[in-house]
Amino acid sequence: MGQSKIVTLERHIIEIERRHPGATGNFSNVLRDLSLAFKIIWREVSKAGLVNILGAAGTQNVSGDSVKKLDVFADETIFKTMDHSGHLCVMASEEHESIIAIPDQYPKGKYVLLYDPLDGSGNIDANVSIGTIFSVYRRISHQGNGTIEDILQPGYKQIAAGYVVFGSSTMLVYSTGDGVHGFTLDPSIGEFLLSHEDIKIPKRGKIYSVNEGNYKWWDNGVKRYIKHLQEEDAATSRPYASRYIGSLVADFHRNLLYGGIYLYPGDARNRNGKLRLMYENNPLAYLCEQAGGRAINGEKRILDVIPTELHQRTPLFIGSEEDVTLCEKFLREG
Ligand code: P6P
Repeated sequence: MGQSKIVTLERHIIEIERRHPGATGNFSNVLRDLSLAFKIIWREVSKAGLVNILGAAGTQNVSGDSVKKLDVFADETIFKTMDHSGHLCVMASEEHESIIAIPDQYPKGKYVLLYDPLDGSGNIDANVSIGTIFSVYRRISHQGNGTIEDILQPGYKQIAAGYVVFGSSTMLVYSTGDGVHGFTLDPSIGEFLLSHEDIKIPKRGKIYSVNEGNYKWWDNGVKRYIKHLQEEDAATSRPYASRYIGSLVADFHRNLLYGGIYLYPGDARNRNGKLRLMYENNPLAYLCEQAGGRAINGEKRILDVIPTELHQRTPLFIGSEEDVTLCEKFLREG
């Protein structure tokens, strides 16, 4: 049996680019540059326990999470890899309160990059999977430095989104609107190799992911829905399994491959829940829909939410189409 076809990220990007005759290749360069940043972050994440890079840097990010040094490293790595390419006009990071300008000495391009440099970083010390999430838009402004209006676009305007999950292996999962594709990093050659082509999330799963410690603050609809999943299921005569890693990228990635639903509801403490629209919910909603799933905030499609603030939060119910649709029914009934 001959070796199966080896498709590097580079080859895959070029092959998708060829499907779009008008493609200039600039956008492909954005993805290529991002993959370099991800490899550099992988190098530090994979040896985090060895070089004493762990431990809180003593500061807090705008969302109130304590910032670990790897967060800072990942944030700086993405900025330094992406700031000089001439393809971006502005960036925004979950770790920065305001938008990030492209330095004056570098040309400005037609794309906008948003990123959560290391989501789930509270798990770093416990060696639990963590991830980087990114989102790309076309600029709205015409030239020069990008503006907050270039950043605050609704999720349906995304032209690409993806994440890297640093787990038992390191995988890059992304979409540019032609389906969702997964690449596994081969550290021996430093290449992301196509391992999961055209990922489709099962129409229904048997897993739900939610922090049940928040039960007492949940709305009644959420309580009734989770209780429903815990009871005998007529179709398969067994209840759903509860799986919660506490690292969004890892929880989402498992549900994308196996099927199921991830919930971070709004509750009595915070009507908007915890997760950020621009840095977490929009990119994952884009991927989930590209894979045949759904993502809502309880009232509407995540991708249709019109953003008003850079770090605004929305509730998130995301995953298999039938699971999210049933959840939506319980939420509407209250
Ligand atoms: P909780 C990590 O801080 C994060 O943003 C996501 O990665 C994760 O799913 C969620 O928060 C966990 O939040 O409140 O359940 O600890």
